[in-house]
Amino acid sequence: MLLTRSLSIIIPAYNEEVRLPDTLLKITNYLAQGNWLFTEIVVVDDGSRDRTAEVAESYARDGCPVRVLRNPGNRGKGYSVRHGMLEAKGEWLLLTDADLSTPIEELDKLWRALENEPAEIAIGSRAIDRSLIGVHQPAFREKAGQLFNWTMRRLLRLNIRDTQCGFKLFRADAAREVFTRQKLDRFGFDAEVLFIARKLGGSILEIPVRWNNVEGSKVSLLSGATSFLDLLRVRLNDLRGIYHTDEP
Ligand SMILES: Nc1nc2c(ncn2[C@@H]2O[C@H](COP(=O)(O)OP(=O)(O)O)[C@@H](O)[C@H]2O)c(=O)[nH]1
Ligand SMILES: [Mg+2]
Repeated sequence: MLLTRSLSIIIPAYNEEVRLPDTLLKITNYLAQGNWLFTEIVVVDDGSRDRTAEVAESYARDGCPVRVLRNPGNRGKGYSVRHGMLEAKGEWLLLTDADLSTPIEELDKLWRALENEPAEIAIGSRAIDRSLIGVHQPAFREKAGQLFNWTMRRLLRLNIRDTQCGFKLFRADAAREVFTRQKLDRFGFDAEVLFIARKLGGSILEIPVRWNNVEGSKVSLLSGATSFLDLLRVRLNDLRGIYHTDEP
């Protein structure tokens, strides 16, 4: 099917000089199929201590449609994604992790789902069809992820099976609505933006996607643990009326 719309791919990147080149090559090859009228890859450098920004800029000089945004320091994945989402120009906005754990081709599934259903957001899910997981995370990370999801469902009453897969597609207007209200800067932001989207009456499609763990995770044990506190923050913010649904 010939696509005629514009696409922004947002990549939050913290110390990703090693994993980014392969990712940018794969995305550029995918985009070369020419299905989109306008495309941009927005790399958000999150105060990396390595040459992440320079690596991304060298691809831009070589003709790859890359735009590099720099955070004022290491502010977190949530901050980075919000920064990229609010600066992106496309009508469709894809969030992907820098390691392409979900292959970029899976975007076709998300895009088709949103074209065919009156929904605003399509999120990749590892929980619906586990046979699509090639390389698993270490067992303790998988267990921690399941516990996070269990806690999320109880605290936020959000009926979603995997909020943490780093592969999500938004219609631009929905992205603006949720990311202007987002408060969390670290790893709990995924659950927060989906919570806000539902609160605003948005519809979220969960799409089973292929997924492979890639070496070089940037998530520490401590930051994983504090994500649980983030869930509590979302609940408290909501009780305090912080996610008001009229004006952001
Ligand atoms: N850990 C971490 N990742 C960040 C940060 N800011 C942006 N990121 C990006 O968020 C994504 C997290 O992916 P990854 O480390 O592969 O997580 P994992 O696969 O869940 O272990 C990557 O694209 C990171 O570069 C940050 O402050 N810390
Ligand atoms: Mg990863």
